[in-house]
Amino acid sequence: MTNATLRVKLDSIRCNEEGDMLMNVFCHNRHLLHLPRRELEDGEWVENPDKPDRIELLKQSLSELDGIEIVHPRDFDESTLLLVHDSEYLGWMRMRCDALAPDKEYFPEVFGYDRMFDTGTPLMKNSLSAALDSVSTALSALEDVVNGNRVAYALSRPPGHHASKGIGGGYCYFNNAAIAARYFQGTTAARVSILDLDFHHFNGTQDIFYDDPTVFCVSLHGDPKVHYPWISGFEKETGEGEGKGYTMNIPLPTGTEGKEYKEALERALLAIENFGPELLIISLGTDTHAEDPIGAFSLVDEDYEDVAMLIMSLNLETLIVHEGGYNPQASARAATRFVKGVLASTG
Ligand code: SP5
Ligand code: ZN
Repeated sequence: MTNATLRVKLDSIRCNEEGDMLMNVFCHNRHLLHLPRRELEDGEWVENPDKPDRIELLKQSLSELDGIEIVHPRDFDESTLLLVHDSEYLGWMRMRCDALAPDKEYFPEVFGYDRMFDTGTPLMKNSLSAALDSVSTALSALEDVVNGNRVAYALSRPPGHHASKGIGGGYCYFNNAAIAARYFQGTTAARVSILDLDFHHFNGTQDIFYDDPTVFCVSLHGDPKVHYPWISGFEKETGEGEGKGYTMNIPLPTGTEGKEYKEALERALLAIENFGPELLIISLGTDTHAEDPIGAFSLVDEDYEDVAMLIMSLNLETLIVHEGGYNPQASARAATRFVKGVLASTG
């Protein structure tokens, strides 16, 4: 990078009088209305882990940091969903949601028969609007980056990375990160990279961009031989057709700790640097934390600060979109350390 380009990059970082970096965090109050109650796991009904506290505690903790502003997103039109999802999926969802009584949840009863691929992602009367709010959160944060702030963080809930064009699952209805990538591209073929750090493989994101050489998708995740979603995330999955070589999967063993995780991350970052994207989207799941009840890695609080600093060293415009993380306290600590790492990287 030449000095002139570097200067432009540095100028685009918003700072206070002391030169500390400032960053906007987008959060929609209406995520509180998204209240999935249960999921069917191994034949048993259990409490659904996608609770409002996942985001509320995180927002609370981030709001106490110097340099962070919590911003209410603007509403985006339903048509933005069609940048990624097919109209049949939307129509199906509207039909299902409208037909439900306010206190009822709909789950598919047969695997692969309906448009939710698991039994953890209930449809409720307000699911379509709640999931659209989550997309609006991601797109508002994207606008913030496009308008000149180098980094913005979308506290999107419900999450998105398991949702594909015409099917949802894994607590995800619409793919927030994928829609942001397409919205950024508009009618151009601008290069975007999506780096997914959620514990689970980003099967939806991968599927959406599998044959597309303009969006380089990389994921670090728990080995799918053992962990959800089981069907994808193996190293040999690298894209198809024109997209061959533009998907990268780094499955890691159960119990992976910070050191091995960061080594794998450096491999991913090198590949992203070689691709040279105009925008980097981080799908940030904090279910990689040792205290997460669903994920099975062993990252500790300080690892998240290192991870953020490694990412920031790429010097790219960066949109962070929240995904999983099911121990609200541990998740809030992880995300707060991550943001501290972002704020500490002014260069
Ligand atoms: C966005 C996201 O993180 N979705 C994750 C969906 C995972 N749902 C099913 C998990 C089933 C694994 N069961 C592990 C039990 C450990 N006690
Ligand atoms: Zn996850």
